[in-house]
Amino acid sequence: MAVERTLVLVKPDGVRRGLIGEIISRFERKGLKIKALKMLWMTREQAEEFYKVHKGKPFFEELIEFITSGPIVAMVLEGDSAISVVRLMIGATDGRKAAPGTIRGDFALSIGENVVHASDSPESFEHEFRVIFSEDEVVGDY
Ligand code: IDP
Ligand code: MG
Repeated sequence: MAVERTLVLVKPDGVRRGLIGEIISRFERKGLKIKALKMLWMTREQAEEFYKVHKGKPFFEELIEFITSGPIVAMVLEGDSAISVVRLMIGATDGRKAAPGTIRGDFALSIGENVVHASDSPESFEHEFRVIFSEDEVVGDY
């Protein structure tokens, strides 16, 4: 078993639409363990650092404006193969193409406002975690 951690955000559209509980509930039911959880409003600096792999892409500015447009909920989830499992559960980036049954497939109709974020690799997780959390926000084993 490969226990992994992944970082998930409920994006501002998900928070505005009252989907926090629905989204957390899906991960809980799947059997993933919540190791850290908080609500925050990203600063522009934080957002640009969080999404720095996308700097220079045509949608970068739109993405930064969107992710800082309201509060978000950030969490660290842990479990066997958590990174790929959670990516499967959120679905394709474009909500119009995401499979029904996935979070984006069920709740998004846009490529930009697509309700959730999840790490795509252990390296991405490490980077994203450092931008949003500190070690003391992660709970011990339970
Ligand atoms: P991912 O969130 O599925 O990993 P990425 O390609 O890493 O998708 O893109 C990061 C985020 O940037 C997306 O979730 C989406 O919010 C936004 N984004 C990606 N492509 C576009 C686009 O073509 N137009 C507007 N926003 C985009
Ligand atoms: Mg990505």
